Amino acid sequence: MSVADTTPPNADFDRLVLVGERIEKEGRLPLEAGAARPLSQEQLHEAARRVERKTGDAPTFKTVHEDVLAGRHVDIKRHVQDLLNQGFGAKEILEQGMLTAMEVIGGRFRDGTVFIPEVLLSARAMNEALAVLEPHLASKKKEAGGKILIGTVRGDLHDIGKNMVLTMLRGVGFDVVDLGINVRKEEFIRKVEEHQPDILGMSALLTTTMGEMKKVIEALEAAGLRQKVKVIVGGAPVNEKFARDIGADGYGADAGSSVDLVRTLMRG
Ligand code: B12
Repeated sequence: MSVADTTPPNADFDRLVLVGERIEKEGRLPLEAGAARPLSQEQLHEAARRVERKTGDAPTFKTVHEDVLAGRHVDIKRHVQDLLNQGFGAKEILEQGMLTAMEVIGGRFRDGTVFIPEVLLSARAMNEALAVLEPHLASKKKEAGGKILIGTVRGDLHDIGKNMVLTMLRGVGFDVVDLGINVRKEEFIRKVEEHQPDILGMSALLTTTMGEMKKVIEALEAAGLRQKVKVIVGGAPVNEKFARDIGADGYGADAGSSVDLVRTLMRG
């Protein structure tokens, strides 16, 4: 192959000489020489970030909102980190970028325009981005300790709300043990005995599973543990009255008010 084979007519003569020299030295065309070293993922991401900055196209709340909607669980971590680097607060990113998307997903799920696999992808993006935000949700001033166990009740797989509550509680310095999802009442009892927490939190997102919370409270009573631990509940179908009716000590409507609730119960 000669220089002329790959060179447009009217190309600058000096440039042709340079290309010719490189072919002689390296035995291949300059572009091929570069292609022999494929770029790593990190290099590609770094390049993409530079392009975004150069074009003034840095990620915005809308970017992470769309990441959640599309379930882009890899990209969202980078975008969230980029927003943090630009100086946005973790709480703002969570509330204005990510949570607004869950509201949209909720509506679409209800009217049947998205299905479970898509919602699962969004949930994964949400949970992974939440992990990036977690250290930044921490307040500078850590509060006096207190141990909290939290889990989603049996039959229920919803964990985004629970994860938000536990992330915020950890952020202000509480020691939180995550019991996960689909937690049976026997498991709640076993974990309360093992960890001896100050507070037990239960989450339920389904009208068919919220009744489990009462069963756990009854099981705590039967095991002689009810006086030793405060119980708080939350989740979309739960409300203050329901919490009172089943004998819980408190109800949290969202992550922020749940932190206030825990603070109040820890003082009393
Ligand atoms: C995401 C989602 C899913 C995902 C869950 C993935 C995951 N990892 O969580 C998947 C796809 C698995 C799913 C499955 C199902 N889902 Co769904 N799901 C949702 C959706 C769209 C969003 C829920 C959410 O994450 N909200 C955002 C979070 C931040 O809000 P939150 O959970 O309410 O939490 C806040 C507060 O409630 C509070 N809080 C929450 N927990 C706790 C705990 C404590 C201790 C405290 C103090 C506070 C607190 O603080 C949180 C932060 O602000 C809702 C619709 C909606 N708008 O809620 C439906 C919804 C909950 N699902 C519903 C249904 C019907 C189902 C299925 C039965 C569908 C099916 N046919 O199979 C299954 C059930 C699976 C199961 N066994 O659990 C219904 C429930 C209807 C009802 N009345 O019972 C809803 C309301 C949708 C609808 N309108 O039809 N779902």
